Amino acid sequence: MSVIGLGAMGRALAGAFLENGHPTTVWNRTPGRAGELVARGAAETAAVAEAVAASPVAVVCVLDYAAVRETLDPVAGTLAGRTVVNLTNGTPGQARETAGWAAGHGAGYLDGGIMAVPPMIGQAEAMILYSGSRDAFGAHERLLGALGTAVYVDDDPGRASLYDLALLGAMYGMFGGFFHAVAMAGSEEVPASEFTPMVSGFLNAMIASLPAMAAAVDSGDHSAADSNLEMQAAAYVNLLDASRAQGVSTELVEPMRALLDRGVAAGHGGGDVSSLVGLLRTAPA
Ligand code: FVH
Repeated sequence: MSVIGLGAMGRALAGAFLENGHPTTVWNRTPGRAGELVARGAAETAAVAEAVAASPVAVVCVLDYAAVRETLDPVAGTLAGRTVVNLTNGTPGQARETAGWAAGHGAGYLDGGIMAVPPMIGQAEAMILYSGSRDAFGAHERLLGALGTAVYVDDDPGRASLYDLALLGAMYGMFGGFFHAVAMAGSEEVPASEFTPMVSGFLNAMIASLPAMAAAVDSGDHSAADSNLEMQAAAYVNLLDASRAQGVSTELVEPMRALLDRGVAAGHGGGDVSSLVGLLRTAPA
């Protein structure tokens, strides 16, 4: 196993391979980041070509896809018969393009989305999504299991990245809502740590409504609404007015008002807010 890129995530990945007894070779653009891994038994190479040559599988985890190609292009001629597992964050288009590039050089290719932070790597809670060559995943599933729970999603190499970015969107939406909530409470000197259990409890209760919303999105039937869209659009104005009155910026919450208003204008006011998903697939007028 070779790990290319020893940032916070690459070091965690290499550490998990070592922890599971896999002989591990590592390389990083800037030398000097492998010390602890070498102390645990990793072999460090000075050239990326040596790292690629050391193992049938190269896990690449660098900043972005430009860095992936900058690193691998010079050694493309040595990739034939090997498998590249690219865990760098990127777009579905970048994943598909890189898969085509790898195939052009005779290499197997898996693109991955790491749904975890470095301290979680190696634990079951660390979900890692893979898409691309089904054969490559089958051949290396056990090895990849050292990093966390390996989930193969599709043979389209872009699918893992699509899911990764969609899930990150959900995460940032939650973070944004949380930041706004603690800023509101903080405007009256309520400490964030005192208010946060209330936020967590409420969000957990609201998460229970997601499966029903998903069913409405899939069926296109948004008529079942205990809390209809028009009512929510009217109440949302209070959130914005109160934020301004408390001296809290509305930059995180303003976009939802525009979407709620678009939903009402489109005639969806009597139904469930899940109808807004359909509006996101159409450009605002
Ligand atoms: N850390 C996290 O929480 C997230 C979890 C989900 C997945 N992401 C993605 O993982 C990729 C790597 O992230 P990272 O946390 O390891 O990032 P850094 O600690 O900043 O290390 C960056 C590494 O990338 C190398 N690098 C940068 N540019 C180049 C280049 N042009 N050529 C070769 N390598 C390059 C950098 O090398 P150096 O600066 O030490 O020489 C580091 O090894 C990333 O896609 C996340 O979105 C992490």
